[in-house]
Amino acid sequence: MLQLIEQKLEELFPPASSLLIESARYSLFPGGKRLRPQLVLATAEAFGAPHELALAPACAIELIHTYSLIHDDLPCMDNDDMRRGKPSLHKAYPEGHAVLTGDFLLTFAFQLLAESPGLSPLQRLDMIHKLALRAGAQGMIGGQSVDLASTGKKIDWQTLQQLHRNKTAALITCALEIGGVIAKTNELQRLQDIGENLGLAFQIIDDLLDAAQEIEKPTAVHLLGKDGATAMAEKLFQSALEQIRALPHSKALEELAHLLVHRAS
Ligand code: GRG
Repeated sequence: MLQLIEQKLEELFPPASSLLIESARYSLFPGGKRLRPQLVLATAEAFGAPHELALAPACAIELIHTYSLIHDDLPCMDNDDMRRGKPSLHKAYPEGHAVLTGDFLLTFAFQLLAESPGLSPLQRLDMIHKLALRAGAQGMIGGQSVDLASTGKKIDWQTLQQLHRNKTAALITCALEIGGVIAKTNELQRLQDIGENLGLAFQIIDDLLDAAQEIEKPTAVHLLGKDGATAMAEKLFQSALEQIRALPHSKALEELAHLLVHRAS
């Protein structure tokens, strides 16, 4: 699966074609774990749909994810100097160009969905709609805005979970939903439940792995303690696993869920 995703991304972003493609390549290669695009492929596979149909939509999700990392690293947001083992995009290119590269990836993601080979106009429209909802004000951007606003403030566990549901779990859920649209399944509710549980577990693990936690930012570790957070992630993972096992061809998705929660970085 990973190799297919890398190949498709290479094909979509050929070297030395423009300054924007060059900077997009800087952020996309070498990539991170590619969890979200793998989730799209594994979900399509869970219902017997071929990987080829899922490749362009899988890349669209990775582009949204990468744009969110580029913008999140900017001085006006998290102000992170490093990303994926090298200087953040705004450290390697002028800041304005980093903003535009994020904008480009965001826009290109929707183009990819609109043009996805082998899928019907209705499936394309459905994927576009789902991604717009999950990446927008009711999803990832909404979560990021609550996150920004709650820096330095005390929030309770319920509020933090709602924030994580939007900031992190929404895009992960969308990866499963889009896999479901490709496979034309009517099990969307089950996929949403799996996505939410996995997404929440993923964020808790991220909080646990993040050694240099910003003290003013609320996290699962601050609110539940290390052991409490670990137990909560495991509980969410088990709930997801139970639902995944109810799918027709669950193996790839099971393995991915395991990787997502029991990861070292
Ligand atoms: C700025 C529009 C905008 C949104 C920001 C996703 C996000 C919302 C910000 C990224 C920062 C962050 C820590 C988000 C939580 C989700 C998360 C842990 C992202 C990192 O995902 P990985 O570990 O990254 O899958 P790789 O590099 O492996 O792809």
